[in-house]
Amino acid sequence: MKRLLALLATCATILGLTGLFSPQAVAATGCKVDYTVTSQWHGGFQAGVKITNLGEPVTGWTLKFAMPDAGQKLVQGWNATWSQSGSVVTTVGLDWNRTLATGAAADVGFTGSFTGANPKPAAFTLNGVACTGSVDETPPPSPGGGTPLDINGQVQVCGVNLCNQYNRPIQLRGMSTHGIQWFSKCYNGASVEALAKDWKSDLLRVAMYVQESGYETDPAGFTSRVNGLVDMAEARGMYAMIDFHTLTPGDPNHNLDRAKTFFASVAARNAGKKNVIYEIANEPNGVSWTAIKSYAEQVIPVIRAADPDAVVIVGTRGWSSLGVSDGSNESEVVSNPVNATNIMYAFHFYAASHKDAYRTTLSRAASRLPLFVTEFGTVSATGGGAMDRASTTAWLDLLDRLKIGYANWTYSDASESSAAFRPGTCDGGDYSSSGVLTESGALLKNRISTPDNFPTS
Ligand code: IDC
Repeated sequence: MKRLLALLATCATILGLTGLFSPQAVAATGCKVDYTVTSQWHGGFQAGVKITNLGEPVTGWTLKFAMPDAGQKLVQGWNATWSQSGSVVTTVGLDWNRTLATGAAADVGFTGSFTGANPKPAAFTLNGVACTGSVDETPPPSPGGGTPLDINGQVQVCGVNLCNQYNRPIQLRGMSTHGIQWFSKCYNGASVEALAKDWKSDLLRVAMYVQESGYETDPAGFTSRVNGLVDMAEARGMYAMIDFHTLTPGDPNHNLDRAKTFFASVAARNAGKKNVIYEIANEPNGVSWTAIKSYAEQVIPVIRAADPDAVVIVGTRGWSSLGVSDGSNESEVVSNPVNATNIMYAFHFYAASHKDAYRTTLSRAASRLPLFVTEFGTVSATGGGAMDRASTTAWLDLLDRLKIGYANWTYSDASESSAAFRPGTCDGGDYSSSGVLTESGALLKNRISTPDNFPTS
């Protein structure tokens, strides 16, 4: 009997190592569940449940587990349909996360109450099969063998695309910080590491507000915080987009002198780096395209003088809508482009507010102008309200098809539905477990973490 078990173990090892099954699944035992209590308070708790399918692909799933203590009760769950009968909790996947390929995972979570102890449930089943699997956390080798920055190197604009060092079009997908003046607690080694490793993000956009207690209150301090984040992204193989986050007032010329001072400094300091992209005006509003163009043609030479080969992104009229939010469209830019090379134009949208008319403009403009979605939300333009999954999916599918890069607002724990993390997440050190994500964060993490397949020749 012992010899038979040893033989079986050897076979399993060989099968795992030779990769006949999914490379993620070392022990293909159906499923694996990571159950994490992300916070606990008097009588209550919040838990994240990450369900990894190690068996055949499924197009629907039901997870069951028993609460070990009679006093433990489900209060409210998310990212699935939740119910409890006696001690047994049943969780059913929703339309958007019920299909799980082999090795794929769904992130769900819930809040609960308890009276006595709060032991973790042990026995989980997925579609009736016990979850006893373990996942090899070693990421599969990426094509080219390295990080997004290793593979792509210095990027430049080619035609209407962003191209890598092999002169091939690429799409960079990532997240934007919230205002770093308010959410500095969210940007540290652990959170940037999670963005690079768990989210497999290509890009961190650093939103440095100019007003609203931002840059203008402490130019040296904010310049150094931005540089620190550039270094943290670089060390983890990500691009850093330096966003001069003008918003109110909407005329970027109001901040022209500040922009020249700031960009002269960050461009000189970061000229030797390959991971920096400059975004010179977040969202011009209440101002004409000619005024924005004039601002750009004064700021871009300051950057070029210090850092000649970096890509620069110019905001557009109507909150970077290519003018659509002001009743105009891309033609004002096409017929009167900024007089500079190696530049792109910003396009922003908030999926619950901006739909077909904006998508039509973007699709049309994409064949005429190099575009980068330097900011977008899954929610309304206020940054709040319900997430619009259908519109967000339509947008992201379109951007993927057009190879247009994007950064999502926000990689933060703000009390806004646009934030990727639940409120309070940044007060702890855990940015990785499923329970810390909001609905928007779960969707974005799913989209961003799929393989990039960057071309290498
Ligand atoms: C919002 C923040 C919110 C802040 C407000 C004003 O989410 O906490 O109070 O700015 O500073 C944008 C802007 C971005 C907005 C975001 C959501 O670029 O600064 O953030 N938004 O309203 N354009 C469209 C939406």
